[in-house]
Amino acid sequence: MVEVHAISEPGGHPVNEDAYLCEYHPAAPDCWLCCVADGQGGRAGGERAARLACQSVMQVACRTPAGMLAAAPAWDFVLQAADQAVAGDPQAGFSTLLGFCIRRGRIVGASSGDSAVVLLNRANAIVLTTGQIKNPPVGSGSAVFTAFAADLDEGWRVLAVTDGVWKYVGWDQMIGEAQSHLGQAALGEMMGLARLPRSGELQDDFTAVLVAASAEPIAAPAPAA
Ligand SMILES: [Mn+2]
Repeated sequence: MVEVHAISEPGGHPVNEDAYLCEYHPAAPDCWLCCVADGQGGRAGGERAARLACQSVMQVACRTPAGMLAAAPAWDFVLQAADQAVAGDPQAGFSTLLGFCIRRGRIVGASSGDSAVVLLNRANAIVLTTGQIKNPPVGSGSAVFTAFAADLDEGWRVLAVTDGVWKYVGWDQMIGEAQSHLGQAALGEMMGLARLPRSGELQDDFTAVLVAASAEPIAAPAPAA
């Protein structure tokens, strides 16, 4: 069983230019699909770019067999399609974009920009997106995506965040909160740390998605008829 928690709020302006989607594959309920996008601020269309990018990722990923999404080249294809979709929309600007799936003890995905995916296993925490590049951005039609993949252990958690989280919470504190609090509480702690001390305001849009192995006990097998 997998549980998903998420929090997304605008920071410093009324419109949230971050976007995320997380859902299971329609043909494979054990395959969780997740994407996060951070629309480029300071220019028109950032919010639209991020939203379109996420919608495109889910549309294409849901049409791709779950078995194929277990291989990194599939994510390059899925994210390239999103880059093209955003580039083809005259009102959309630029965005970061990451997408991944979690299935059968493994995470596989790809990214462009400066949003991040962190894998917390029992023994360690690994930032999976360290190799990604920022330019050209998603929405240019020529973004370059960097793949990642890793095995999950029994107590795994995956944290996907925009730069409004890692920049203002800090990597160590962000990882510490994800290790010491469960579910939504971990995200709430992170948001508290990102807020300015006096005004309580966020300095950037803040989006964090936490996917985790559920603490729920495994259901007992149905009694034999
Ligand atoms: Mn941001």
